[in-house]
Amino acid sequence: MSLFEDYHPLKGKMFQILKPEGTLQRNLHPPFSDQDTFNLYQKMLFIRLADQRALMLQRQGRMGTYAPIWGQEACQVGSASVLQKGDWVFPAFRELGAALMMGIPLKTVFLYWMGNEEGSRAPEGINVLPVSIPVGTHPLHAVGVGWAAKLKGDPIVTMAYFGDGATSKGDFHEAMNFAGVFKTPTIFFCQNNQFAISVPRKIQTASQTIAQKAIAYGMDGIQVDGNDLFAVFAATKEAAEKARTGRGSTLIEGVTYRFGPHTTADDPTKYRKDEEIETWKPLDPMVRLKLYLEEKGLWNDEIEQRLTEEAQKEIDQVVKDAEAVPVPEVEDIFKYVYAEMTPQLKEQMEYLKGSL
Ligand SMILES: Cc1ncc(C[n+]2csc(CCOP(=O)(O)OP(=O)(O)O)c2C)c(N)n1
Repeated sequence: MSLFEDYHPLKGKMFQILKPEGTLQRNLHPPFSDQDTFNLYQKMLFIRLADQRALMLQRQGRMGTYAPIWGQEACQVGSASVLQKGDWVFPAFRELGAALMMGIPLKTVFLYWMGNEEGSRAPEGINVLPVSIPVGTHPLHAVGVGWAAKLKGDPIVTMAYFGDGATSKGDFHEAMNFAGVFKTPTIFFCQNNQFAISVPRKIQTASQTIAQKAIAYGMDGIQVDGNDLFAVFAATKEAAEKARTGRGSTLIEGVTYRFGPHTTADDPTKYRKDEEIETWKPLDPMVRLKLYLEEKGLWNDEIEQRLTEEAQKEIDQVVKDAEAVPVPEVEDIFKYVYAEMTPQLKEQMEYLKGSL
């Protein structure tokens, strides 16, 4: 039986390999070697530190705004590490981890949140689309690119990342329907982090799970423990193999939790209690992986300290480099929407320039 049959959404089971205590589910094994586990944990550590730094930079007035990934590292590292050169990623706005895994430089991510347009430019050959602030619009783009690749006979995967909130958008359903009918090589990766800003998952949809929405569109769906790197990787790998061999799309629901605010403009104390956060803390994707590695003698405090220091140094340099890039001109915000600026845009530009 395939993983998708085993964990068919109507069976009501969530796929998990690594338990929160850092031990494996009976009869299940990590989908990669110990060395890979070590390397991916190191990536997650770097991502968490870079995420914390971004938050600090914003609080110091050195970054415009920021959407923290804190808690969602396994979802992004586990899924993006399945992808290969030539595959495409369509991110929402919280995908620091996926972006770095795909080879987007941290400096580029920081420039984006510093309000510099250069932050939307992926290096040549890295197929990661710019951040999509409009919620849920980009799964359609993933399906379109996937369909084009299919017509051309390219065995690639297109991966769209989005949140539970995005599944309420019409665009999501159009994308799922098209992908189901045309069997596009698309992975719909929903990071169900329990909230869409202040709206909790339970009133986002009356469906029991997000994964089960796949059934209506005639594609496979699976709910995975999004805080389990192994399960996320294994499910995404199977979805990617399916996509590359013309067997269509998959909806993966990664069950996770956003530990931080929605963005730096949000105050989560207005809509959730500290006790709720405390119940999720033991489920942290990094805690269980660290326990697992420690148990195998592959990780200890000394390694953690050394790699943390190395990562912090690297991040220090990235901050320096990003801050050395000249701040864009105010006019840049207005110049590129139309060949010629409309009177309204001109008026807005003059207003903004006058108020600086
Ligand atoms: C089309 C659209 N509607 C509303 C918003 C405002 N908005 C920004 S993020 C967000 C919630 C998104 O929640 P979810 O899709 O679950 O992703 P998460 O933020 O949890 O990662 C909303 C409503 C927007 N950016 N775009």
